[in-house]
Amino acid sequence: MKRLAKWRLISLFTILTLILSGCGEPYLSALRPAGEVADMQYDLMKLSTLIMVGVILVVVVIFVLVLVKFRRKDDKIPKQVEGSHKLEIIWTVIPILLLLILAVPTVAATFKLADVSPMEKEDSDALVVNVRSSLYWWEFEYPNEKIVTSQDLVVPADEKVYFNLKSSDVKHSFWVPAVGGKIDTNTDNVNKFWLEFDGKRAEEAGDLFYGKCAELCGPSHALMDFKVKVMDREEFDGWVTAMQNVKEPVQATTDLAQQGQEIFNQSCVSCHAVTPANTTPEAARIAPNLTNFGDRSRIAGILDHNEEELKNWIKNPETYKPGNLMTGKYKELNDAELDALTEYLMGLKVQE
Ligand code: HEC
Ligand SMILES: [Cu+2]
Repeated sequence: MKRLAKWRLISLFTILTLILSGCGEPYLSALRPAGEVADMQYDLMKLSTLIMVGVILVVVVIFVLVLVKFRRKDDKIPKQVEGSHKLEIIWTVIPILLLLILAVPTVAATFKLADVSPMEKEDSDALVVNVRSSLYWWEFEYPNEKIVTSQDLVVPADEKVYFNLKSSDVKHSFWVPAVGGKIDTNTDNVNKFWLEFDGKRAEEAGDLFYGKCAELCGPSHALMDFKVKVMDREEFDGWVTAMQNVKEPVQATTDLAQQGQEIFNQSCVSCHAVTPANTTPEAARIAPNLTNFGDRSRIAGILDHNEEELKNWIKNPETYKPGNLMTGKYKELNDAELDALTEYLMGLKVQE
């Protein structure tokens, strides 16, 4: 019996080790901070954990000491300390001090993290991204650059990026665990904050940070992922220019892709835009903008970016994201049509 309990415990810890080891990835872990905001948040985590562990240690030590020292040996009752002023003051003052040590840096950091004044200044040259969340996808609009993209947020490394965040349907929450957040996206107000993406850390993470929705929003909440592509400034400027240069939908080059484009124009274009300009009203942007779909790192935020998965997605999005708003909104497609669509969509690239 005892042996069984021991084995149970060991296997539990083994499984936990396996599971928890998944938490340390540089593209996903708040414990591997990759930027100024993440560093600040991580320092606060360390400080509060340290204080908590300290309190637990002191309490456990006193507890054990008292257990041993005042174990009942005879009928004598030890000296009673009820109402001791000295003790009461000690255990009131110490927690107050601890709370102060915790509160001062936390409040200071909170104000610093919420400081978006550079974005609000008139003719500021701060980089601004408007994030809009929808069931179950993300839109990223660059108002100063006048372009829109979705699913893959593109940012330059090592500089402050300012965010306006809101939602078009229900409450979601924008979180890039390795870089900072999270912050709610609401329907009735715009939240603002900034992040900085560490270039070196991004390289370790394969230039791709994982983003998540952190507010339960529906059956596919856990699949409402996005990615952050981190580039150096030059490459970022190149990307912006390449996007801006797409004035008309990218023309299909092969026959197959041309067929795909025709099908797309019949069945899909009512929801999906293939031009990047931010001139259409938000209410009309009811699906991910596909201008640079061929450059994406994932399909629908979660599937590997290849032809096979793209066909699977178009054939039956419901299997991958239950409750998504694309299912059933277009005619059924046969294999030839899927081939053509795939050829067309994969060719939607703005970068070589
Ligand atoms: C009713 C509007 C609607 C129609 C019509 C529609 N879609 Fe979608 N599509 C969406 C929405 C909404 C999403 C986001 C789904 C999600 O991730 O939850 C999406 C996602 C996608 C994605 C993934 C986008 C990305 O950036 O990874 C692809 C690819 C796609 N649709 C292709 C198509 C094709 C091809 C057609 C036509 C056969 C089509 N869609 C028709 C609404 C629509
Ligand atoms: Cu969600």
